[in-house]
Amino acid sequence: MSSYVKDFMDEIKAKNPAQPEFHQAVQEVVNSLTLVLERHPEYRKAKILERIAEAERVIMFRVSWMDDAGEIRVNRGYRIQMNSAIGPYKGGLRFHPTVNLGILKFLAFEQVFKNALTTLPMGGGKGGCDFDPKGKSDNEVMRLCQSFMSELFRHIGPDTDVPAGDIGVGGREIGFLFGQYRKLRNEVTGVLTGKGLDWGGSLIRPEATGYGAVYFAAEMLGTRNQTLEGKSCLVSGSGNVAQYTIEKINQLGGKAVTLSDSNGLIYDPAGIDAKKLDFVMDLKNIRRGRIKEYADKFKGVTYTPLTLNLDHNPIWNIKADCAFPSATQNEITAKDAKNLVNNGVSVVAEGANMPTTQEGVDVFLDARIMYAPGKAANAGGVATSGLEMSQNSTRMSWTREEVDGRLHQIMKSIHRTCVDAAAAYGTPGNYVNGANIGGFLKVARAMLEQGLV
Ligand code: NDP
Ligand code: 2IT
Repeated sequence: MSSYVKDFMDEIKAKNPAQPEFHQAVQEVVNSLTLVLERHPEYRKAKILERIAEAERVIMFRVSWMDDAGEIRVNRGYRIQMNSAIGPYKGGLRFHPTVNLGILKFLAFEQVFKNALTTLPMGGGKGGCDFDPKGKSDNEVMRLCQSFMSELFRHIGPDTDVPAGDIGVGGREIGFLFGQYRKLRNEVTGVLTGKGLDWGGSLIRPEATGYGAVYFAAEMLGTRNQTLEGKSCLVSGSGNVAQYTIEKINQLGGKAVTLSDSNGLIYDPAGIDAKKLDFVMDLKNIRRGRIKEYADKFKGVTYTPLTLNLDHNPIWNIKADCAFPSATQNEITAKDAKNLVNNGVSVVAEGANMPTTQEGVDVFLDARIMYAPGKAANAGGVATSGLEMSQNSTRMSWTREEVDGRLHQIMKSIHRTCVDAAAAYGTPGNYVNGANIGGFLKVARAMLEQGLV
């Protein structure tokens, strides 16, 4: 089996050169799946792994637009339609200057397994643009979104591919994208999720990723008869996922003490309470400012700029009980993971996608802490997107309580799937194996049953 995995990975690297994040995401899944492939030779024979790692379709396109000074700008847009065996492609759009094909392929690959875990019928996809929203006016963002959708509209649809938000794409961008789609198609459908409440959006979708990550952490703690009550929590990032992670930590009696952005981090030992969180939401979502302002505003808070010459990220070297990485990929290295474990962190629930390097993951697994990978812990966002799709299809809208209740049940179900799959394949308590195997089995069965297409 080890030579099969090595040959498989050699081929992935040869066929997808210069895409280290994609190699990393595939390697992690394959490590878990050796257990499954030994028991199910039919999946090997049908080359399910080889097929699942090859996108069904990749779309790359020019996005040209005019800035406020009248200059023409040219960006590159992408949509990776990874796998539709169990439902329409589903996954977010990322607008960030680092966006490239390899990063979006890693995200689309992860999305396939994540979406399978949600229990809802959604395939996996991801897209985005190497556009930097920082410092751009609303009009510039609108023109970029319109240009992006002027190409994307012909490739998506409510039963084909349903994009949503991710880094740099929130309610404002989904609005501009939806407006352009509606104009071009002359159709009002649930083609995007994360929509405004007055035009087809779902209650709880903005909150869902953060709430879901905390529900998942609470489930893990429950396996050791513990709760979040009184637990101190490190949260990185300060965007959509970080904000609602903190809201739910507060509701469940925990205390969040950090936030960050790409320039630096704040540490507030007194805790980021509801009032301070209101300030953060206004700062990040309306004024689009930097997290440093938090330290200027509140007493007893330290601000640490992130400098590139440090060999670790100081946010993960603060004493705490739980960690919720919620910024971006590879923000926890092996050194950071060791710092977390040595400082007594016993729960890590990933709100971000692949925030921990493979070496960091190994540190968590060796230490046997409660470690939930992103494809399980952050699945609440896409799950609630699935609930938005259901509401759009029936032209109904559910109450806050109904959507939140379903989200909570889905997170419990994902947790149960992970625990059961990890145990069934001989690695109890290993949520990495649990999530990869649980997600894979559903997609693999569907692909086998549907033949070689
Ligand atoms: P936002 O754009 O709302 O916020 C992103 C936050 O992360 C910002 O604070 C940003 O800081 C910081 N950040 C982004 N890139 C970097 C970087 N390279 N280094 C340091 N900090 C960085 O995005 P979301 O909150 O939606 O997404 C956060 C993570 O959660 C991502 O990994 C995303 O894929 C994942 N996720 C999101 C879901 C969703 O529903 N939105 C669902 C599931 C996962 P700055 O302002 O300086 O850029
Ligand atoms: O990574 C993710 O799961 C998301 N960005 C959310 C995708 C979605 O379709 O809601």
